[in-house]
Amino acid sequence: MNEKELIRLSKRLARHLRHDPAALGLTLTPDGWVAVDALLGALRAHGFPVTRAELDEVVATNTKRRFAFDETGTRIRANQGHSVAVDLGLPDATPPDVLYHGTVAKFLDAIFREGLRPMNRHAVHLSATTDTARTVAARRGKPVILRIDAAAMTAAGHRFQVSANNVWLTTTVPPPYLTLT
Ligand code: HQG
Repeated sequence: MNEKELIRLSKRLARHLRHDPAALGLTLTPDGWVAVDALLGALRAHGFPVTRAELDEVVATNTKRRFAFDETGTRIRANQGHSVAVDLGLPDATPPDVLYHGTVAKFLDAIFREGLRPMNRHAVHLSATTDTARTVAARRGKPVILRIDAAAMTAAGHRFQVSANNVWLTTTVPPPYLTLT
């Protein structure tokens, strides 16, 4: 597939594996998996035929490693970013002392008032590098990068998980742990 086709399939997979499996008549397991055969069959039935080789290519080449097969290769899930109810079963992990979140200026008042909240997703998404935070923010406009005192949050009992594609996840980041970079 060319770059454009890969992105198109990645976006379609993200939509169905994170947000709207029902649109394809699919149901995810409680931990977010769907059988590859069922997915390919549903995509075909909805006028978007995809081969197993094409699916393999997207999973392998996706810049953010958004999707993963299980160890048998018969099931697939999104590594993070869900809005449907899933429990990925990720163990708690100790984050680096500092994490970053990329956003835009118009959200800052609300963020410093109520903290970072998951909004439509299950968790707040944080990154270990400012580069990644900048890329995330650039989706919305001119990036504003927030620094999160993850060491202090950990000391205060906040829990973190890290997704298979290295996104740090937590439930909320209260205002005292946030500073502008
Ligand atoms: C903001 C993409 C007002 C928050 C990216 C963000 C990421 C608040 C937006 C992943 C707020 C939520 C997630 C508050 C947070 N008041 N606004 N209290 N708290 N916000 O898309 O982090 O390409 O749900 O700053 O790369 O932007 O899909 O989160 O701007 O990893 O794989 O509310 O999505 O990955 O937006 O992005 P999102 P995000 P994919």
